[in-house]
Amino acid sequence: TWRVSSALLVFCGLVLPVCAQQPLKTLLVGVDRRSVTSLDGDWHYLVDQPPAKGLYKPDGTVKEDGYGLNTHPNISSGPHNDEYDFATAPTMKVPGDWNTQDPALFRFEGVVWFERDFDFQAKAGARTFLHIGAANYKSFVWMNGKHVCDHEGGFTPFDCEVTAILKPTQNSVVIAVDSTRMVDGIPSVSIDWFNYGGLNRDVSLVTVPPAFIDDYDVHLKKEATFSSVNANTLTGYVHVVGAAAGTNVTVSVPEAGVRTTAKTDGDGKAAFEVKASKLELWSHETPKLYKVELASGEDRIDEEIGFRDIRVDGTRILLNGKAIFLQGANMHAEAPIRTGRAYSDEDVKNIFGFLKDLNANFVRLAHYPHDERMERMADKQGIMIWSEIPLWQHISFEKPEVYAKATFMLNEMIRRDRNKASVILWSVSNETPNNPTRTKFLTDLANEARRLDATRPITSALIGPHAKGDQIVQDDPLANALDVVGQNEYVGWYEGTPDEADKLHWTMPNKPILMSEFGAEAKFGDHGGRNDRWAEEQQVNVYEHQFVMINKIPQVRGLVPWVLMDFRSPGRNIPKLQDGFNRKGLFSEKGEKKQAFYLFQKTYKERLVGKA
Ligand code: GCB
Repeated sequence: TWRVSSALLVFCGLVLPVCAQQPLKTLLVGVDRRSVTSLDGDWHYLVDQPPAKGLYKPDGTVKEDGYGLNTHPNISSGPHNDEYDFATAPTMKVPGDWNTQDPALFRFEGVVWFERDFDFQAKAGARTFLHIGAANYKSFVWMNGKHVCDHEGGFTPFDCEVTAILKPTQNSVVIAVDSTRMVDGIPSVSIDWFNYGGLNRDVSLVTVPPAFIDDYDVHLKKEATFSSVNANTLTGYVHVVGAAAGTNVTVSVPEAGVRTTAKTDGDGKAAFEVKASKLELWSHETPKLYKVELASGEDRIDEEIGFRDIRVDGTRILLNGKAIFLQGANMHAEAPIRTGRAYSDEDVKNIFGFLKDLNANFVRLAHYPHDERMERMADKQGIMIWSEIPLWQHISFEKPEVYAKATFMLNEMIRRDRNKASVILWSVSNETPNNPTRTKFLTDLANEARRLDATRPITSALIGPHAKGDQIVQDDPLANALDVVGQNEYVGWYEGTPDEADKLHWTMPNKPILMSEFGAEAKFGDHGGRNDRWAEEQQVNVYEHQFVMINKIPQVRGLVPWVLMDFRSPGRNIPKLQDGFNRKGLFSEKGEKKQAFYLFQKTYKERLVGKA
């Protein structure tokens, strides 16, 4: 069973009746390393127009006798009390957002119901979970008429146990997905991206033995100082659900000659530490992955994990003891060419094609966890990742229940990806307002991240302050809670003219700084002078002056232009130029390269800006 942070539970249990009901949930790690029964494909769907009477009672609570029961009401005779029918409803693809699959739903934010039938031969004694890779934003799940679980949060996976409910034939799974933005959601109502609704990532049935591995962590032990000589210990844990205390767990890395056995404690957790001499460490230059076998009783997971050391030393970022400079780009989880949420091998291949073409070694996955395929590919290809929870600008920082949600999302993100060598930074937020309530909230959250994972630096993207004349002093106290400081700024686009950047002088915290967002809009194919808005030439001009400015900030350890590719954002309402897209991409949404792409390609190849 997944034990969320004990601090959170104490907090929820004692202080907040509202989250006291949060059950301890199973959340399976490494589902993509198991053989599963995919439920991807065609699902029937019905739109539940607000106020969504199939899902909610007038007081907003969930109706237990609504569409979720899928009672197959007799539509041709008898009294018409239940006027819905999944069997004759149209279908759409899962995974996939509804907005780009049904033109009538392009702008729809609300509840859509999904249903599919399936047969399933359960193995005797086994347990089965319905695994949903991500559904935006709230999900309510029924299996064969039984309400099995709910989930809040659009970008992280969840599991519902369905062992006792499945039948050999004619199972029906019904999922209501509500994409309505909420003031107390994370993110809140205002966002600069497209709120794609739906079952946006893979859905599957995962069958495990009665005692099964739900979580694990295998990493290079972090010594007080790194040296290639002491990089010879692997440590971590394997957590087994349903195992008696003292159950054996084995961890082996055959290629490194490692095999160790540990025993579970009363909570099912088996901590281990084992020598592994002559490990070849993972880096962006040599993305070495080892096969790692985790086994306990009848359960076994074959992983692929890279081992490396990432830390901060003064104002430098060290990867395996070597100072690095991050040459990156920001991106949303949007599919090149077809648009819509990214979810497939093909999408990820296209995105990595762009990153490699750019000579990037780093990507900020803005502003929420992306499909797990991204981390898998980054592990293989040697691209380092900034991973973030969707805590964007204004959220309800004053509300304890919002803090509880943020902690859940942080837990889910770290749990899913802690074994990915490519992930070098956890970010707790983006561009939040500087006030004491926010600072306390995010400082606590940053410390929670450290408690969950002591091996990675914690970051956040700060905004402001605005310049006083030519002097800019970044004195946001949130920086004190961070290991690496992200700085977003749009000199030359939202503020000032491009050339004004040259004169600016930044006083920054004495920590590694990543220029985590900067850029300007340009419409692919629009040409003009270097100061003409929307022209590709002006986008290049903005970046060239930015480079002059950034080169004068000694602590800068990375460039992360906003943004790799144009992305949908409905608030971008300038017809013909934006047409509902944020146009700050180096690529258009169709994958066309703007001039600024070539500027970065050369800058990164020749390492023209910044020092490690
Ligand atoms: C920002 C936000 C990002 C926006 C971007 C913009 O500061 O962090 O989400 O999309 O600016 O283009 O305005």
